[in-house]
Amino acid sequence: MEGALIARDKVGIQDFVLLDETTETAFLDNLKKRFEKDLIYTYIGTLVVSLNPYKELDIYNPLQMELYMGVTFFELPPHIYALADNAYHAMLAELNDHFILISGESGAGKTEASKKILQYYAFSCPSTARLNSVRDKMLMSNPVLEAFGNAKTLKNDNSSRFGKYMDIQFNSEGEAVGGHILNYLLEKSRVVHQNHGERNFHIFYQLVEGGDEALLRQLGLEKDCLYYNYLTQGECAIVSSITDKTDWKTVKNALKVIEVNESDTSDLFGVVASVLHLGNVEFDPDSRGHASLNNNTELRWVSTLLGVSAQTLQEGLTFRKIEAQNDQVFSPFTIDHAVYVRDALAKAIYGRTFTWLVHQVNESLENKDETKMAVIGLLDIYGFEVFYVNSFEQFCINYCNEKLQQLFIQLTLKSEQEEYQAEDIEWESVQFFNNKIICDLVEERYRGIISILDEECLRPGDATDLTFLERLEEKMGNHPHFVTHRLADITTRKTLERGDFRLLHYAGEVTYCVVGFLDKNNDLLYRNIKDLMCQSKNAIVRECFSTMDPDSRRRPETVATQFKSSLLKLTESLLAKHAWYVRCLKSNESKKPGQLDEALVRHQVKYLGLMEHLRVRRAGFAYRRRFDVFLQRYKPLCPATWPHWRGLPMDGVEVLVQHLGYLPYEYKMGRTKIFIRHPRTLYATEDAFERCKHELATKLQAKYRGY
Ligand code: AD9
Ligand code: MG
Repeated sequence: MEGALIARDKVGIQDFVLLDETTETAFLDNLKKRFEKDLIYTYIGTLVVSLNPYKELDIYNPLQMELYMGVTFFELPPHIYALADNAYHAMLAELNDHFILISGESGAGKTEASKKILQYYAFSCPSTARLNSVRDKMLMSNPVLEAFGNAKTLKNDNSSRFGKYMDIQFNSEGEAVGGHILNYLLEKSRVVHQNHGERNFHIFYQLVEGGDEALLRQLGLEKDCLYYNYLTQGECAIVSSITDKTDWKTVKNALKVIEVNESDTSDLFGVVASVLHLGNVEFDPDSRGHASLNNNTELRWVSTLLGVSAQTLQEGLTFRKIEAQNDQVFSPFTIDHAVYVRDALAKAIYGRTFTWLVHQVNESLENKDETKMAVIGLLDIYGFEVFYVNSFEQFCINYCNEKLQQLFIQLTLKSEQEEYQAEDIEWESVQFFNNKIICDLVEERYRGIISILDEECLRPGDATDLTFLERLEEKMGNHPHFVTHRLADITTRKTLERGDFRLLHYAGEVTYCVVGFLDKNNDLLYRNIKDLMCQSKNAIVRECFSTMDPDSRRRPETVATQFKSSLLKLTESLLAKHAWYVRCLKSNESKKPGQLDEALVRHQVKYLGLMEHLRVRRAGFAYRRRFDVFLQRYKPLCPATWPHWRGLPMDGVEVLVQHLGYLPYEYKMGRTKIFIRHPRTLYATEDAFERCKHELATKLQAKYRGY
């Protein structure tokens, strides 16, 4: 163990804590050296830094998994399995909840990392024949949710377009007995619009490419993606790196494993197909310029698949019925308005079906025998992203990443240093950029961007995206992280259009175009369309629309506010758990195998706060335990403390560590806790404890045999 720990050869250093100097250059050199040898993982203490290799590495096979089972962090080369295994054993030993925070920008490898961790647990945790099915369901929930919630973007061919937090529930035997998924804000706008070079959600292409003839006939679909308006805007329906046909088979099989029955499966594909047909419903102007339908075939397919009246659907798409006292007024739509209503319906059906699917997965993963002891949570959310044009979706995604960075800061840099102070441990403060200022800018009550957006959404009359921008300019004033055309200085103004605002995020600056902010935040669907969907003969659609609007009189919360509340709840629940970190880095922008763009990696190392984390780790203490907890566990190791220590726990700990031969440099006594500088000290103590336990047990057995 000691040997591996100080290994310092051609492959660089396995733990940045052991670097000779803590400069960015030394950090990058080490990363580079390792990356050249396909060593993509490096530790900072117990944090795993992962650098996306963009190629398959032979380090995820069962042999490797077996190797990492039950070993401490530094015995083997760094691996994400080591982190998974240590989190698991810590959970079992401490009987408390843990979570693994996987972060990094879009395409850095978060989803892959979370899948590897899940596979590791599926392989390494003990299981019974009955629990094997829980394991399979957990694994198989992935292809289903990815098919419906991931898509090709310019950053990543399999980009997560929803946030996912999954609890894996364990019993006291360490068996995985169930799971639960929370999903966050799906990027619904993708259903009706994709930028150039991007695709819609995978499932659409999988169905069209992979579905057999009989199924496609039943759904009225052509076997040609290019036939569908919703699939062709990005002009890249078919991509060589994506295997839609094979993925279709996997998804169909996975749906069975997660117990979606035949009738629901058929309704599910009915929803997917109805969205494709809706996209092909087009409108022509009638003699007065109002929208009228020009293709009744597509509309009929939508009505058949959703099991709703074709005529009522047609009415809902072309005019609005307003109830006025005892009268009804019909207000016909312009073509733009009709397209807007059609798209809103497509987004609503798809978005709600996605949530239904997550419920379905949860039902099948539900722990039925209630022996849950603790959980390990896996957080895999859409990464920070910057495109040529950034809209409401990027605003939400990047805000979410700010929150996760804030959580990381709170849990590591801030609380760690505050604890040293509270415990009177001598400490030289490490400076870091605290992004709380940006979180506040976005989310503060009454004053943040979300509040101002909500105000504009609720303001009757002439509120538009541009008036929203004006309000922002009025209220944000000279905020150091907010820039608009009006407020920008002469050098930055050139690149800012009139309808843009720019945020200086922790990970870089992003220019947002305000067009669509109000609509997307309101996410309204006309009442008559909703009512129609409640009558749908498609059970999924009926359920989604009738159960999700319990109180239709109240105005629903806006999208951004709902998102903000769900992130707040998530943060609260995570703060109550023990955290483990995987920081994913993107090696290059063009997804090239084995290539490392130094400037790109350096930028990520900077904004992720890895250098600061390293400095705190190096100067600080890897482990800390309350005196009483430490004493209780290790007291058998010292005759003076075993079986009872009569004095203060702090004094008992001092006697105990003196007996164990801790050197003054290796530990510090705080006010309530002992701080241990390096994990190896604790591991050695833990090893001694295991041996001692074994000896005690043998002695006891011998004693009883003697009777
Ligand atoms: V996003 O925020 O959802 O857009 P992620 O999730 O961070 O993003 P993802 O895990 O999907 O990125 O990884 C992107 C691609 O990088 C994958 O499709 C793989 O082709 C590649 N990748 C990532 N990690 C690994 C790895 N450990 N080994 C090999 C990898 N390839
Ligand atoms: Mg992802």
